[in-house]
Amino acid sequence: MTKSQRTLVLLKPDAVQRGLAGATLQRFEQAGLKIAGMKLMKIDEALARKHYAAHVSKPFFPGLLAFITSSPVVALVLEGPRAVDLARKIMGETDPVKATPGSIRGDYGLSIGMNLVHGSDAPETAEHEVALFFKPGELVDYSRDLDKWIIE
Ligand code: DAT
Ligand code: MG
Repeated sequence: MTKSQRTLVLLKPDAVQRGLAGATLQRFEQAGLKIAGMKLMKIDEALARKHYAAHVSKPFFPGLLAFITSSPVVALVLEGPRAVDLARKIMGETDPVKATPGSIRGDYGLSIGMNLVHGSDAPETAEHEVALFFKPGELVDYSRDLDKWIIE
């Protein structure tokens, strides 16, 4: 079986507020990604600053911080071969107007700042982000009977 990766996905405040947590999570599940961690949580400012540290100097940073801390998110660790790239593909491009139909952002989004989901952008980033949001004991290691029909 191909080596698995883990990636951090957030269903952002707009997804939870709009009642789209289920519909968005379903897309990752349907693609074959396995849930290794999941919790509803409010992101505080300290965590938001760490998570979005790469964007601290961007003009949209204050708005991004206010938005991501405004209401609960569903934090997920999703697992599977090439999970990082696959999750990004399912999400679509950052700007919902550029995201293709069939992607989460392409189907449900309108504003760049409220684009419903976050996904780690590289395996190294994923490792860092998973550790920011989850303690090792919160991640669950298990196998699925169906994996033999999903993972080569
Ligand atoms: P992504 O979430 O696709 O990895 P990113 O890392 O470049 O995109 O930016 C992080 C988030 O910041 C993004 O999901 C939404 C917000 N953002 C990015 N560019 C923006 C902009 N030009 N105006 C407002 N918000 C922006
Ligand atoms: Mg990013």
